[in-house]
Parts: sequence; structure tokens; C-alpha cells
Amino acid sequence: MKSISMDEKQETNSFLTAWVKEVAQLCKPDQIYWCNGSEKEREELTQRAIEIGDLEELNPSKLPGCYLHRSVLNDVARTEELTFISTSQKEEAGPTNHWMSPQEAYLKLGSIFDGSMKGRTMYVIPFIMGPIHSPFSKVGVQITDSLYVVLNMRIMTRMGRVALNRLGNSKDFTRCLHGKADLDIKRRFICHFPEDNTIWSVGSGYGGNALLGKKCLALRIGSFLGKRENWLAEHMLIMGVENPQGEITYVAAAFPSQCGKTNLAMMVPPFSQKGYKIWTVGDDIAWLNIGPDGRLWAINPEAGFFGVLPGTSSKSNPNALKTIQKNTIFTNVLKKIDGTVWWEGLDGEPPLEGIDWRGQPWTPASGEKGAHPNSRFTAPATQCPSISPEWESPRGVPISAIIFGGRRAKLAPLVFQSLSWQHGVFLGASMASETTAAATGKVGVVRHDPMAMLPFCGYNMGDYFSHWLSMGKKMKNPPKIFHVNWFKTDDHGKFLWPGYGDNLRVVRWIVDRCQGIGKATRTPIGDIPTSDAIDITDLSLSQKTLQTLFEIDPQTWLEEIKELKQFFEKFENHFPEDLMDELKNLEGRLKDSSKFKV
Ligand code: SAT
Ligand code: MN
Repeated sequence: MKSISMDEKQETNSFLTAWVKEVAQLCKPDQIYWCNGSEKEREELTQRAIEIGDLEELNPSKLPGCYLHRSVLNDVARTEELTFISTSQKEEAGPTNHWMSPQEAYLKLGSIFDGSMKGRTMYVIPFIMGPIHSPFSKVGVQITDSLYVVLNMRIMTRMGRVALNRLGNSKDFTRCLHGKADLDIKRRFICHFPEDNTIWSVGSGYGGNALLGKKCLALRIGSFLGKRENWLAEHMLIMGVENPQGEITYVAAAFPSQCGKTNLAMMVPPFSQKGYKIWTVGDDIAWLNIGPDGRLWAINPEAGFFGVLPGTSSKSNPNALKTIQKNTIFTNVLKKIDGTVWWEGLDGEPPLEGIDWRGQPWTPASGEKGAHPNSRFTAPATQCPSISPEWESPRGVPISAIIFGGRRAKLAPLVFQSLSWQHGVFLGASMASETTAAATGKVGVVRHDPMAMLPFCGYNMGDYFSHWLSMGKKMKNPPKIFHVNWFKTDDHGKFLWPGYGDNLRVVRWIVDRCQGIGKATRTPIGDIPTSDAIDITDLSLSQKTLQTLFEIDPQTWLEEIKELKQFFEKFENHFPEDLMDELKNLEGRLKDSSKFKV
């Protein structure tokens, strides 16, 4: 079989060449292409992608280096019901993961991969998750028959020769096999083999199903490795908050997909918050390690952003708009006649006509969405105007606060602080959020989503909670833990809090608390800001709205606890006693809430 590469140097890592050979024997491609990550390679592969219809070039003067990709219609979001953890014991995957035995998975997927690359090229993509010289980074190698995947991985990871150099002769790399096969949803499976450091994904070309460095490696395999090696792989943005004195405090925040991680990470402070600045370190994934100083340090394992487009505007995220003016791949958006792109929620009026995400002629009157609700951009992190000078720091940035948040129309107040690390882990474990278009299935249903990791934890979540507790015990200076809810609504379904840039007001209180200066009142669920502790100048929020934002109704909370207890019980003896104690303590405080003056 022909093996091609534009690189002079032949690959000599025998573990890697043996694996590539084995995969080639299974998938039977016409040729094998080793990616080196060069600019020349990008140009050639992009041309090839245009020829085969994987990409369409967009207006080169208005959007230089930008391309459009349309997925097949049934392949537009992660498919959680087709995603499996394949550990030898079912119990190790736990009650929240789908499980398939490794034998069955290798056999089932193997039969789909068999011969699936006939007539195609098999691309070999060595990549690093994390800064090139960070001790916390990991090497993976993805094999794929999708050029769209190659070009996305180029943006989302450090790929090519640089990864092979880091790997050297080591066998320590995640083996990521991906194939489109026939993109048939009935033959689509995403299987993780944490014990073999291996991922097999077949039958999908989309985002988190196919860019295997992202959710599959950086979260599912990552969380498993983190448990073994004493670190945390989390679904978190990382950002620096600079105050008018020029001091920067770093925070990490976990929200489920499509709950505004990218918007928060790239936030531009409103006029009233003059002197503040947000520095973006990452928008989706954080790898957290304990430093010699007993603090928690975070790196962003990714090199780009794979962000949601609908709703992205100069109001919600001006920095994202600036990031995607060049060298960006747009997936499933509307193409305007001038060769630029549009999605619902972008500034200005909708275009009068265009080609929608399905490839059909579109007008506003057609009653269809122009862009898919989960349409995305892939753009290099370096293009973001707010990218932190520390974003590639090998040791990461020190985290002072961890924020958990979900999309809850009722219940959770705007912000509250946990009483301790253990109580904070309880808050993370109790997270629930309304579902979004990031995954297939019904949208808007409240589901438990501990630490926003429900679809991404690579092992038994009960053990994952214990790991979180044990990490706290190992830190001299653990971050403080908070819970936020930007999405509380009034009785008419209208958001009570303005959100977006104004979220900085809440983040400022969080930072103040970390510095020991923010004022708080104790409530049964945790500490909330005193009425003067959050800067609300220029917001014209009524007293009543503020009250509702911070309202804690013991009765509704007691109902939530009942349901939460049932969820926790699903983990049986894997669920840590300490968190059950937290639940009982909370119940006690709520029943005794007359003791609190809220
Ligand atoms: O999983 S994706 O990478 O497609 C995006 C997300 O759901 O966060
Ligand atoms: Mn995500």
C-alpha cells in the first residue's frame, strides 16, 4: 500500500508504525497519508477537501481562509446514546454511561471498519493535547478517512511533526481510530477503551463524535487518566479576570454544552465595568493539576475553539465574532449570496435569501432555520482578541475559583458560594441543567449533569466524586467553589438577569470572595452576596427582580433534594458517604431555615 507524507523524515516509532499497519489491514485504504502539520500541507489538503465537496470556499476577501462544511442531515450533534465506555467490568463505567464489553465493541466496530476505507485515503494525525512543552500535555494519534476531521484537528490541536517529536519512541499515546464508514446512524458507535488508552469512533463525521482529541480524549480518556494519575480533566472554561489595579485572578467554570462557556471566557466588560478585562485561556476543557504550592493549576488542552454559532452576536460575544473573521471552518450555517455566512441571532436583519445548512435555497419566509441550532465554528485560539498571554504556559494558570452552573429557569439563585471544598463537590454533583441542541434528543428537559460531565466522564461517576473529594484533601490552597445560574426566569419565561457582559458583576463578587473582601450572607444552601455586594449600577433592576434572583424557597429545595437523593442512590456503594452527609446536612439546614435571616 502506498504511504505518503510531505515530510522527509520517516516515522520510526515502532509502536506507532505497527498500530498504523494494523489499522490499515483492517480498514484497507488505497493510501496512507502522514500529516506533518505544515502550512503547505494545509493548503494542499484544503484544495483536496474542496474538490471532494467536504468544504466550500467562502468569500476570500470578506472571510479569508474561511470554509463552509455541511454535515449529512442526521449527523449534526453528539449522539450520547451511541457513545460507550468499554471497560472490562460494567460497574467501572457506572450507571450514567452506556457500556459495551471491549470484546463486543472491538468485534462490532471492527466489522464496520473492515474495508471501510477502500477507495479512500487514511490520514494519520499525530497530535498533542496541551501546550507543546507542558508536563501535563498528552500525545494522541488519530487515524481518520475524513479530510474535514484532519483540517479541524489542525486547528483544535498541535498536530504533525511537533507531536511525533514529543512522542519519540514512547508507546504512551492514545490510539484514536475514526472512520466515516457510510455515515449510517445504525452503524454509528463511539467507543472508549480506557484500559487500552484507545478510542474507536465510526459512522459520524461531526464534532465531539469525530474530533477525537476533544471530548473523547481530553475528557473521557482524560478523566480516567486523571483518576489514575491524580489530576482532573474537566468540562470547564478557564479565564483570567484583571481588575483596574492590573491584578489577574484565574477562574475555571463548568457549564453544560451550549450554556455560554465560550461567551463567558471571551467576555468584554460593559462600559460600567471600566478597568476590568477578561483574558481567555480556554473555552471548553481544563486539565487541572496540583502545583508544588498546593494550588490547583489549569492548562487548556486545546489549541482552538469549536464554538456554537446561533446566538453569537456583537452583543453576546464580540470577541468570538472577531476571532472568526479568517482561517475558520464554519459547519452547518447559512451561506449568503455574497459568499459570507449567517446564523440565527447574528446582528442585523436576516438575509433576504441564501442556502441553508441543508444545502437548500432559503428565505426568511421559508419557516426553516437557516443555520442548524448546533452549527459551529472552528477557529485558532491565537486569533481571539482576548487570548491570555499565559494560555500556553507549560505549568498552566493558578485557579482561585471554580464555578459550576446550569440552565435552570427556577430554583438556583444567581450565585452562591459553597461552605467548604466538600460542600462544593456536592454542589457540582447536584448540578442539573436543561438539555440543549449540542446532543441529539429532546431540548429543554432538566437532567442531572454533575460537573457538566454527565456525557464525558470516562468511568463510574461515583468514583469520580470520590476523586474530587480526595483532590481537595491533597491541596493546601484549594480553589473556592461557587454555583451560578444566569438563566433564572420570571413567571412569563423572561430572563431576570441581563447576562453576557454583565455576568462580570457576579464574577467580580466571586473574585472578591477569593480575596477575602466580598460580603456575604449565610443561607441554608450556601453564602449569597449581601444586597450591596454586587455592583448593579446602570442595570435598572427592580428590587423585586433582585429579590427573585436570590430567592431561596426551602420547600422547592426540599423537593429537589428528594429527587437528588434518588439520583445519588443510583451509584450504590460507589457513592461517597461524605456527599450523602452533605445532602443530609443541607436537608437539616433547610428544615431549620428560620435560623437564617433570608
Ligand atoms: O461535543 S462537541 O465537541 O461537538 C461540542 C459540545 O457538545 O460541547
Ligand atoms: Mn463542551
